[in-house]
Amino acid sequence: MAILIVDDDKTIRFMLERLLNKAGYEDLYFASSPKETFKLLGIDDNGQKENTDFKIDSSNIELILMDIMMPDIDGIEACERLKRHHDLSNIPIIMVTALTETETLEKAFNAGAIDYITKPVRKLELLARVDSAVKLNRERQTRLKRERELEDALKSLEEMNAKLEKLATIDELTQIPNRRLFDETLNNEWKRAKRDKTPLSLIILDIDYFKKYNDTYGHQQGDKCLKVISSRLSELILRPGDFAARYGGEEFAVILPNTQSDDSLMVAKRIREGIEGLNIPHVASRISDNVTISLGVTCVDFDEVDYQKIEREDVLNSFINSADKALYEAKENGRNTAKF
Ligand code: GH3
Ligand code: MG
Ligand code: MG
Ligand code: MG
Repeated sequence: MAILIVDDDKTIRFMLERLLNKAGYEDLYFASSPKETFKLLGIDDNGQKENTDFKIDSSNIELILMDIMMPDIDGIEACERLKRHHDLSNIPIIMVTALTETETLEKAFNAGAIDYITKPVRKLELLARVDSAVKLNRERQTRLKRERELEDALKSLEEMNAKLEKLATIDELTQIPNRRLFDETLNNEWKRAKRDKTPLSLIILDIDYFKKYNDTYGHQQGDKCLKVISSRLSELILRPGDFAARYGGEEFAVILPNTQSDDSLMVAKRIREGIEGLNIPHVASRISDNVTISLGVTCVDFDEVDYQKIEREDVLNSFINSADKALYEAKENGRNTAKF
């Protein structure tokens, strides 16, 4: 880390160099005017960043000693301009000056100087003020660095959490919501429907003769089939708020908030036809040349049934059971169909 000395008086620059070197400050830069200082730091006369190749790395400067009386631009004005610049505003500036009237000093402090050293410079005062400014600045830098590190760590922790969260709720094979997220979503929708007295529909669907599919095409092809069906299923769920998840091995579930039984049957039909329309060959199926699904549909209308009174926990379970039962009936009724 270096100290930048700005003074139009050569003998003062030399004297400061000698005293600071002796005190162990080896790394010094010099400028004889504010303009030269700006050039050295790579900014123009107005304190804006210039596109020139700057000569020194400003992040390496830990302190500037600034004369006040200089031709062209005085030290106070120079200080002001440096403080205006985003990359330079944090470099502490100490005024070195023979002008010690209150008014001048006030201006210097207002311009952003942290301290002043009176001319003629006394060694004791110089070193005491430089040492304390450098120490403060280093402590500040360390603190900032720690804060940045902490921020970075927090950010990667948040990213990791988001990943974990996703892993915990998204089915790895099909990349659609898993059973856990389904349970959570159904719970929430159930509560909401109950509160708003709106209908809630549920569809459970199951691939027909999937065991035979695996036996015929192999388990890997079976996995592929599950992926294709999942992504088609997600496409077939049109309304915002509708929700599809992988419920079990080759079973899927669809939650339709604010949906009456007639409408949910229509959605079920659309899903059934959409999956059949994928035309995935299934030579071993007893009912079709292609992969088909059976669907069980159920609906509860909180506007008609006073579920508020029934606070028993298994009300939601019997809702799911009735979709399961409907699915069983669809299977019994020849498959590739939806039952309510
Ligand atoms: P049904 O028409 O009555 O539903 O007959 P099914 O053969 O589909 O029914 P069953 O429940 O007997 O078989 C389900 C099959 O699904 C058995 C199982 O190996 C397969 N399966 C479940 N999960 C996966 C999976 O992740 N990948 C693959 N490839 N197969 C799976
Ligand atoms: Mg001067
Ligand atoms: Mg099954
Ligand atoms: Mg099946």
